[in-house]
Amino acid sequence: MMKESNLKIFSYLPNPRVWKALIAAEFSGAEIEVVGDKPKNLGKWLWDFNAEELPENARNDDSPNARKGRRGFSGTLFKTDGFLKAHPFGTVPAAFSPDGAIGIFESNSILRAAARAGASKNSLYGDNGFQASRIDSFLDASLVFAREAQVYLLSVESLSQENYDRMQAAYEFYLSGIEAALGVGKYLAGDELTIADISFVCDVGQFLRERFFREALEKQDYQPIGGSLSQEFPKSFHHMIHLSERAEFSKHLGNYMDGLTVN
Ligand SMILES: N[C@@H](CCC(=O)N[C@@H](CS)C(=O)NCC(=O)O)C(=O)O
Repeated sequence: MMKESNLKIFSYLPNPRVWKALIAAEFSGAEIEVVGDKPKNLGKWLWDFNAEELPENARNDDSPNARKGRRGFSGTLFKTDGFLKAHPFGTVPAAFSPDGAIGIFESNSILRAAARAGASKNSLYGDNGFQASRIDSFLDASLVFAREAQVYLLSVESLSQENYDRMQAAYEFYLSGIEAALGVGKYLAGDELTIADISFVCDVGQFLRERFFREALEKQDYQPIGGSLSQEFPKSFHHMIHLSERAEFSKHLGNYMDGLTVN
């Protein structure tokens, strides 16, 4: 018999933002049901708690569920009113409580939910309110970085100087903080692994996909920003590599980090 899930996630797949929750679930014991499809296919899906691929004749701009993609998706998406009630920003990954009554959006919040759910005793989200708040501080810093990285990667083939400079500044700011934190504790928020470390690995890992656009960057007279990560921020680099090799991480990351060490 399938175990009852603690959380349901709808998204394009694979998605490092979904891996955050799946990695946390490896430690917390949460059961997570993931539903979705390749990024290019998500326009064929009905975005809903009961998400499903729509038949071709149901995919037209006159559908009451037809909405214009707003961030990362161009063209029409099919989002139900129920989906938008649960997910007012209309983004994926989109998580739901098992009965679909509560929508949880923002991958760091879905990550928190995965850490809280599940039967295993763990310190993923700290052992008291102050520790949890410190972990939140890292998650907030990570989101600010990840948002900048999202804008950068979405326009990596035709970057403005402002866009590039903003990314460079966000990278320098975030990684300097991470490097400083790792000079104090074994993990970001202290001596235990927490969801701050999970978010860090997934967000920086996603940003470092810029290496696949080296040619496009060089054509525009730019260099990959994270190309010297291992020299500039050695503690951060080693922390990321070390964690991504742990079984709970590598099970989901697969070969996503391949090529990082050759930069
Ligand atoms: N900061 C958010 C980012 C989520 C996001 O921006 N998702 C985009 C795809 S990358 C989306 O769902 N866009 C929907 C649309 O274009 O309407 C998170 O971490 O979950």
